[in-house]
Amino acid sequence: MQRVVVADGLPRILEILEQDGGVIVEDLVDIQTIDEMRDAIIQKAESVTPGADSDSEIWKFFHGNNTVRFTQLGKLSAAFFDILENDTFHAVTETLLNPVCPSYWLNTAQAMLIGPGEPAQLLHRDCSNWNYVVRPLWPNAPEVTVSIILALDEVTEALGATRVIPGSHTWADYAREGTPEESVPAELPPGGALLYTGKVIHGGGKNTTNDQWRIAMHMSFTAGWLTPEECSPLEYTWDDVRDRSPKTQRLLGFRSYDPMPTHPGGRLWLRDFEPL
Ligand SMILES: O=C(O)CCC(=O)C(=O)O
Ligand SMILES: [Fe+2]
Repeated sequence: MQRVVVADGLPRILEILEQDGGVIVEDLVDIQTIDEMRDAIIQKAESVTPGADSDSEIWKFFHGNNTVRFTQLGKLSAAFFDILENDTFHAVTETLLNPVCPSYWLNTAQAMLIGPGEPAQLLHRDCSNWNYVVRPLWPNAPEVTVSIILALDEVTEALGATRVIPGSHTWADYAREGTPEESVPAELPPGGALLYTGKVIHGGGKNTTNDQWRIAMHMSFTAGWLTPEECSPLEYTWDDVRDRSPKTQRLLGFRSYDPMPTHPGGRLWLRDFEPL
């Protein structure tokens, strides 16, 4: 994977994303914010059982039996709200999603802690959540989601760094799944992130250690007219976000979606016909 620092600038990040579908930004989030988020996530993780609480074999397989995942990160630490508004991630997301929507919202933000011995996750594209849009239009489908995997501690290949198949976002055949041999690990320093489009094939790596966890989180945005993975407005209360910025309120579902901001009036996500 190609690597940049924030100071390399948006055009360079976008250029690599266009080529590879993913890019490593080594200093996406400052270390103090990372330390706060990591401590809060590790504390919470102690009370979370690894694996998916689900009857679905597919979902359990995708989640991993020795992987700890949980959402509602803003309930754990105010550091989450800094990460949620990260300037570089938003600059990229605005560029990629604005052709299909005037505003986007949080898809999900979740802890993804891969435990010792966990096999590699199934390779996949995050945009497959919205296959009804993507598949018929592939390979010219619009972007519908943009994600980061953010390292809260050092992430090495041995710990299960995310595997990516660079260039798979432009493959002609949507059904081509890719192989582990085609993938490369996105190793990250703390505060570094793999920033990737929903179209690129990737998956959590195998944790080959005996006793160490991969401490990372995922965060992604999706078009304002799509249903996200995480039901943020049911997880957070108005009291949780009342004093937050309008941007954070919108990202978490506490603002209406206007599909036609240049001709205001076409508002969605209303209460009693009034915008939130
Ligand atoms: O844990 C990882 O590195 C990737 C996880 C992922 O891609 C997903 O669950 O969609
Ligand atoms: Fe994914």
